[in-house]
Amino acid sequence: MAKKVVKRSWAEPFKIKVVEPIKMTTREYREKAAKEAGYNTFLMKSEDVYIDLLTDSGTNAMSDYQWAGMMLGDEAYAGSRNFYYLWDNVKKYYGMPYFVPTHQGRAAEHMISKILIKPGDYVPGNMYFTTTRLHQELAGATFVDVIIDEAHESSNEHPFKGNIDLKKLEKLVKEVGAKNIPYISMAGPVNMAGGQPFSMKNLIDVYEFAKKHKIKLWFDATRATENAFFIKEREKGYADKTIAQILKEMCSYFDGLWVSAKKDLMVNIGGFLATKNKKVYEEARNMVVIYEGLHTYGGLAGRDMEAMARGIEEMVEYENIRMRVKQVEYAGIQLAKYKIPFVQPIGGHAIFLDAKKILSHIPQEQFPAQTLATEIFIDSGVRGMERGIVSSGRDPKTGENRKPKLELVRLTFPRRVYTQSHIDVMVESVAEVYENRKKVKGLKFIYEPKYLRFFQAKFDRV
Ligand code: PLI
Repeated sequence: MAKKVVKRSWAEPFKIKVVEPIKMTTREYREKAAKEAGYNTFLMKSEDVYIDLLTDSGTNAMSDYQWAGMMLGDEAYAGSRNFYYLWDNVKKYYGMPYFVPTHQGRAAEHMISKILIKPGDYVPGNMYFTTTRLHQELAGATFVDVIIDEAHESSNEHPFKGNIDLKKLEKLVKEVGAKNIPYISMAGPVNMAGGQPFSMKNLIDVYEFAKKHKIKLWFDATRATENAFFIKEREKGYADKTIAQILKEMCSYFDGLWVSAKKDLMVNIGGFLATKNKKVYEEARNMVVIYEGLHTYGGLAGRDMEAMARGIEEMVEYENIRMRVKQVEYAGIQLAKYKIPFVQPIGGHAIFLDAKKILSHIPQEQFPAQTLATEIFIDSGVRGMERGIVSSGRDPKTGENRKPKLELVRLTFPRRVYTQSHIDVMVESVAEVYENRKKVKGLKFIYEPKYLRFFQAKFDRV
């Protein structure tokens, strides 16, 4: 074979067949739009956004294979063919025999929290996720963060910042007793920590711990293929395994899992709960008819389930997941050239700008991350999301603001949607805002809803 003499680039493993026009507006227009939206990127109109990096949830481009499957939707009320095909793929790729579809991930979180938690329980997890923790709290549990300390430090380069600290788990069991811990809630990668994975070694240690104490272990497998990709890249012994093999091994240590299909599965809507436990399955199958619809559609159309089933087959393709993670990495490498602080190592689904460092003159009570997201939107029409004190909400017992160490703006990459030039435009905008950061002023609440306040809160400039 010829010796490699030049750097060889990777490229997207697809070509573009359908395009959706996007609109560039003026700075004055965006200033007005931001004010009208109460300086909350969730309240902005999508039409006013140029490059939408709010979320990778449901914003993915489906493949022609998925779209073709949509035409094969069996829209029967009961027993749709697409349901059985999806179930087969859940068994095949996640290794879970029992399965209940739901319209989104949070519907599955709702069910599993209600089924497993009794009031007064404690649920340890590797950092909170907004909807996950809320459902655990609404079911009567107290969430306890047992992620390793490194995860709370934005510049720490630990390769597996999603790992659980076994000593923290041990301490909790000693304090409250294993019988008051219905399950350990483990996500991978960890969204709020910056898209950081756990290692297989850590998962096995947690599994052994849970087995010893007879505590169940449940998996938020929403972006599990990204976690599998990082294990393949970073953990000894996995380089030659396929993404499908690593995913299957990861899942084998859990009692069950829930998934927001709007991420890994590259669809626009959908979720599910899957488990090895027949009793939990039977309860979920019964509960889904109250909240979602019959257990063979769970709030979804037959065509949605077909797109999900086909999405599972695509999500484990190496080229596909490599492109996804490497696109985020490309963005990080460009931002680093301007010395802009963001969470290290670069995560699987997003860049998380460190707003505490970037707007260090703005106190956390004046929402530096919310402010930074607003400034980026006003500069270029690029939309990101606050992941700091606003997202963290108030402690349900004290009513005080929870003050997370991480005060971040997430720039999230929808799968197969944007090109390298879109990323370059985003990077230049962030760099411009960074240059002018000292002039930026903070925000104050003018409306604060009770639950998941980041979605609907309104702000004004200080
Ligand atoms: O948005 P849902 O209800 O389909 O899924 C909730 C959910 C559960 N777990 C994790 C790790 C998520 O990231 C998640 C939703 N995430 C959103 C909407 C996001 O923008 O990250």
